[in-house]
Amino acid sequence: MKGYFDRSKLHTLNRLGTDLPSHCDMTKTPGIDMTAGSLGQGLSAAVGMAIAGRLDRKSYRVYCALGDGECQEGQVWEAAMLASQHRLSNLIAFVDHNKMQIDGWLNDINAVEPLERKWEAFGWSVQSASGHDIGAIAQAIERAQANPSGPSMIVLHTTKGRGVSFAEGKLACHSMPVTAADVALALKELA
Ligand SMILES: Cc1ncc(C[n+]2csc(CCOP(=O)(O)OP(=O)(O)O)c2C)c(N)n1
Ligand SMILES: [Mg+2]
Repeated sequence: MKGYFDRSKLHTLNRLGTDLPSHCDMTKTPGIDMTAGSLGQGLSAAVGMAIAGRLDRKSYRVYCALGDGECQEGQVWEAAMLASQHRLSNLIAFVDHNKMQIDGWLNDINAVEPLERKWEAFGWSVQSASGHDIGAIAQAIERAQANPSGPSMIVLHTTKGRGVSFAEGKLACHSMPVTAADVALALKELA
């Protein structure tokens, strides 16, 4: 987002009347191309972009990141079906599979397992990797890019808040308020 608005605007994040709401609004915030925040819509937008790329005979690929709690949304699976029907090999998606969503553990709320097999059943080429291993992610992306048969899903197994002592594995860290001291500690621990 560098250069789109003044840094001081960051202090208005999510405040009443702000033009920087936590759910991105393309009519309010410069640099936002798609209004978002309602879970489940991102993959539909990505499928549309991938179909458009094919119709326009463009060589770009579309990358889409989903949450595992987001996979509890029915709209995700509508988009998944359309992507495999159109054999969208220009579409590569990731799920951040941290087994948690905002209200708790996925398994306690609405289980998505077996997640990899669900994506396979919906016609996607599926790989799993540790979401904390950049090398493994890069390899999975290369394999997905070389797959001509249809859309690719890379399920990334992660731990929420990994590497930060006060956040790691804590359900409350979905949108945890942090003090300046917390930020300093987190940066030290992640260094
Ligand atoms: C349609 C819709 N329902 C509910 C919410 C509220 N909500 C925001 S984040 C979230 C949990 C998402 O879980 P996940 O995708 O696993 O993300 P994580 O908490 O792991 O970062 C929920 C339910 C929302 N934004 N949109
Ligand atoms: Mg999650």
